[in-house]
Amino acid sequence: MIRNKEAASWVEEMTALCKPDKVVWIDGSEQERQRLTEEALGTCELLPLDEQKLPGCVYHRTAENDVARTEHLTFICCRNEEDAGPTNNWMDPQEAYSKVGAMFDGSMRGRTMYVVPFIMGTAGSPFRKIGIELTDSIYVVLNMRIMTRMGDIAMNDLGENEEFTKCLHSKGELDINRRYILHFPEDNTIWSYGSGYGGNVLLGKKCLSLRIASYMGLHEGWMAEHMLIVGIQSPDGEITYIAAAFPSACGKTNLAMLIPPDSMPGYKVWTVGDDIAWIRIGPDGRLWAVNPEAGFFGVAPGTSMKTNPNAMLTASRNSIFTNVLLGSDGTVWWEGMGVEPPAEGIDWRGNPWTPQSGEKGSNPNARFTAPASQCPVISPEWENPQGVPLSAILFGGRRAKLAPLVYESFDWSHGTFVGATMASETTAAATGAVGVVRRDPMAMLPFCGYNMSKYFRHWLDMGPKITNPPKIFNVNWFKKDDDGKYLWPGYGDNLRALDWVIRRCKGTAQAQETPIGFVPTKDSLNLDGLDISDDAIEKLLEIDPDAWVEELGSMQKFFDQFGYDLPEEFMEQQQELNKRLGRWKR
Ligand code: OXD
Ligand code: MN
Repeated sequence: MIRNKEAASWVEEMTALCKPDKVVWIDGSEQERQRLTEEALGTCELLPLDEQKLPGCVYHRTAENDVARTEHLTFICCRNEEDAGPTNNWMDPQEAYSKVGAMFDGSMRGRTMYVVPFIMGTAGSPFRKIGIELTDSIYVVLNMRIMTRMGDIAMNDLGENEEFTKCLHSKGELDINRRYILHFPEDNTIWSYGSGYGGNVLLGKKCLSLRIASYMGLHEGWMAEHMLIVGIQSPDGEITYIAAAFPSACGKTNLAMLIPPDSMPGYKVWTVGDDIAWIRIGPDGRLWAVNPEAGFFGVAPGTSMKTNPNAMLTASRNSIFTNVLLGSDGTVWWEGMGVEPPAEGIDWRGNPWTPQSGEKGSNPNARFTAPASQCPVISPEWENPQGVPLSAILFGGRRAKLAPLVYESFDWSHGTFVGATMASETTAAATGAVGVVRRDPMAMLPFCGYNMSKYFRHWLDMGPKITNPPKIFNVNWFKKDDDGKYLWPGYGDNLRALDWVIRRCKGTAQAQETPIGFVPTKDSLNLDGLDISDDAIEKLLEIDPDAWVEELGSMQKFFDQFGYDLPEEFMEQQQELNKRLGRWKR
């Protein structure tokens, strides 16, 4: 018996549209997981892995044309085009419903429609949101089982008259010319057609928890951000919580699970989340952050026992591997895994592969889906319905030049400007050219569900309401020397920058005031036990005023598209930065 009448009638209506042979309500039980896994193994939607080496794990390969988020096929469908803004694709809602409705019509004939109720956040939390995803993919159901709290727990949590996000997904024909990821923020609805790639089809993740939730946050006074959340325990036992926004595939998962270097004894890192933060002002005037997800959908290539042992251990059981190399011995392998590849296997395209074949075994955006509860350093607070209090927010991206290792903004408004002017080299997480610098404000460019100028306004307006705001910093692990070599070792040593951040929050670390913000003095960073030259540190902390003046031009170009909607404060920030650069000693 379904208590929520709207849910019952919507499922009926969508069933009539999609015309599945069968409708199955998902309860979230272990027996159900086993049954669905068996069924998907039977049809080869999933492939088995060695049960001894990878207990509870399965393998999946997506269509070759369907391995990353397709931003050009992702739309915000609100009534007025201006409300989507210049950085989103827009489609009129009526047109979208009718065009893609025609694709959904009969799309599940011969298939089963699974009804997946799910919670983003924890059951009973005042801050959680509930969605129901209808899908014709067992792969989606099993991924949603890891990434969200789903099944009966969600249905029981959904109030009789409560709103929920209506999420409809069909694989369709997996034809890139018939693929649409549509968001209807005004109707709390998501439609995804023609894809099987996680970011396009696990609708609780990017679609609900960022695009729809950012719109909800605007109207309800909170923020949905593309941020990891981490707790750093200092040698004195105190834990400082930090949220950090980096674009896709720039190391959020690695930072969230960092292992301190041996030369920093007494530090410990606690993972709260690796991708999404829902942030609210608490009664104490601080910002409190919740990770709405229950699992990690991490990039596999480059993940190893050296770069991220905690991720490797998290994904060692009960996980789903997508588009990695399938070894003939029933194991998985990917480039940068740090171990010898199997002698033979099947690559992500489904072709026979050997280490000699000269092809990549895994797709650069191959993924693991793993339960967060299995992370060896999961924070005891990770399911706290109130979240954790933030002392600092970090922005960052991949910049071979320009941005120093770390710097602190002057205040909330300046920090918002620093976030809004973020730029990063593109990665394989979205289709398109890789390695091109693109501006990506707050790492939200592909995920803001409404006009970004209003999003900037929302950030600025939050400032005065936060009586005890976190400090805002920018970090860049990816600065290179003139020979194109990374100047900073990264990974565990990134803790040295976080340590400076924490000491800045406590008022105990030195800094030099520069035109862009406060930059560490050379001896304020803890570099004990790190083999790095003075010259490299100098380059990492260097501010090149001419390069920043050039950067101002590029910021301006990006901001121009918002016209008069751009907050005035940003014009002032640009002018002030320009003036400070002019005065800066050379
Ligand atoms: C992700 C992404 O999958 O940002 O987290 O693409
Ligand atoms: Mn992400």
